[in-house]
Amino acid sequence: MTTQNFIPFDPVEFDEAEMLERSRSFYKFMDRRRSLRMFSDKPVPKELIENFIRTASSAPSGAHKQPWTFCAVSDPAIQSKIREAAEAEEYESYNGRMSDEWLEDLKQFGTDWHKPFLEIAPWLIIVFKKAYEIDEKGERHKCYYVNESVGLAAGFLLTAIHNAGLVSLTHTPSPMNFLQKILNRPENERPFLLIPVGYPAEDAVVPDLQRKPLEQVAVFYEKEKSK
Ligand code: IYR
Repeated sequence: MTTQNFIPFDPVEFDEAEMLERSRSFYKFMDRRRSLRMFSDKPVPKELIENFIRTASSAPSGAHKQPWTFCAVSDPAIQSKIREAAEAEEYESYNGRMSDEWLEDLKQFGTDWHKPFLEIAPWLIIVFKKAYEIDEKGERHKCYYVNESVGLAAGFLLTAIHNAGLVSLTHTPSPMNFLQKILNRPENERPFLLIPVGYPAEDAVVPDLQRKPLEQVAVFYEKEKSK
């Protein structure tokens, strides 16, 4: 391994008791995150959105290409266009494009083709993935593990939003190429997720979901403990 251009790593360090406490309390905090569909129209300062995007963009990515663009929209005219286009697609999806099994699986969420939150939420963050990069000379460069990279960045984004005490929804109107057109994005950028961000509505409710216990999601292959 060659390390010519490396710099010293600046580790975050805690003693073991502190690690345990932090891991417990962070789990408890993250376990309170819920996807919300009922937003307040209360404004959210732009600086918060900027910090969320900075955090998202600190995610690891294939060959550090950071193959993402985050479009943050608070312009009501653009939000209306997005709502109109999303509802047109969702109407088709709920009325024929989605399978019966899919519609059955969604019943507990009470969703339908109406998407008022796209106009009510003070911000929409549209995450685009870059299939490839185009440099200043117009030349194409490859990106790697794009879905994995952008998925990780989106996870960082949701965590940053929750950390600030705001709520979000991972919304995927399908198909969502209309976002590329409305937001005037270049050909190499493909919509990945549409994330409304804001305060919850005062009377907001969420479905009563249960999360799988550790035993159902983790398998350990441990070294035997010596006696
Ligand atoms: N995109 C639709 C349907 C939908 C699909 C899944 I998978 C969900 O978890 C929730 C909704 C909609 O947003 O209503």
